[in-house]
Amino acid sequence: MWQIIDVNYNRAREGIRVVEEVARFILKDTALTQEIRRLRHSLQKILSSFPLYSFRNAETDIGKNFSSLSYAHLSELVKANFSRAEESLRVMEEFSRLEKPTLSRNLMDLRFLAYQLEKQLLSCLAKKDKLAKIGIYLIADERIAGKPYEEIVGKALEGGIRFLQFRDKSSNTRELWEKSFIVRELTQKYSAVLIINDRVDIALSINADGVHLGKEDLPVKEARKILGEEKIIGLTVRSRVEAIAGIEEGADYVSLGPVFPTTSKKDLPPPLGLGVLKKTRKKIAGVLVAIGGITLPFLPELKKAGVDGVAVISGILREGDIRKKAQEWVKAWEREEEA
Ligand code: TZP
Ligand code: MG
Repeated sequence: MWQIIDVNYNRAREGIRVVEEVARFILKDTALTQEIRRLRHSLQKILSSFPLYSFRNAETDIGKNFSSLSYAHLSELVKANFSRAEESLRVMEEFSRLEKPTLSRNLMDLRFLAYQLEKQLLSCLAKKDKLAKIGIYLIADERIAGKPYEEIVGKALEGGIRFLQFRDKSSNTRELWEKSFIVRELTQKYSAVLIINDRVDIALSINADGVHLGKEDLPVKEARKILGEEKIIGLTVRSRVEAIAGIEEGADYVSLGPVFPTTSKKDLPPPLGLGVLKKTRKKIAGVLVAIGGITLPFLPELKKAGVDGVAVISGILREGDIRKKAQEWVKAWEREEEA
């Protein structure tokens, strides 16, 4: 029995180490890294009083030469390593129950902790993948576009937009919910990320990927309580200081602007220019989006300023053929990314 426990202890520890490194170096998530480390240390602690190494015989272990799989995506690697840890915990739990029931119960608790951490880590990875699509971030507002929302959204998606905010300041709640539901269906067909402007309730109800908040909406912390960690929360900010505070509060991205003059939104402060973006980039590790009066020729400079994405309304929606414009913007951004 102790040889089985020794082999499975090593396997569990290795699996946990791998996922811990993903949380630490890829997600850079301090809280999650600490939770995973706590799992590893607890396992070490509950087995520390047993002299497992004296039962070890790696040379004659027939499992030594079993081949390893390779993974197409990081999430598969995470799943495989959590499974390795969870299965090993289960094996140790079953065998130790024969002689050491308390040890067995402790191992079971750790297995359930591993299931919970797996879910958290996978949803953080999924969110990171979604945020990586930000590039050209279209704000679909039918009033500003002067065209119906289905047409705007449909054409934008055909043109290659993969990160889209649905903004509608005039519909009542029921209308907004119905429209958002249709936008969700359209965006899903293209695996595009959908963010709902202002409304946490609508975002949750239609299973959007997240919400975009401003000063008049729910505070980020309150929205996070409702939405949980897996949804994206974006925040409008008007300065470097606000951007830093927004990320600290838990926003996944901040939209900083207006960078240039715009007529799409009333009562805006004076344009910030590119300098603030550069300074903010140096101060925040989170996702930084430029917004306000952005036109196609500014993309190279914005990219140089270090932004992760640009949020646009008029540049795509008020320039004629939406599909063609969207395509132009997406291609131009891709060129900048390759440069
Ligand atoms: N917030 C700051 S500027 C702005 C919003 C919603 C409008 C951006 O629209 P446009 O037409 O791209 O300037
Ligand atoms: Mg708002």
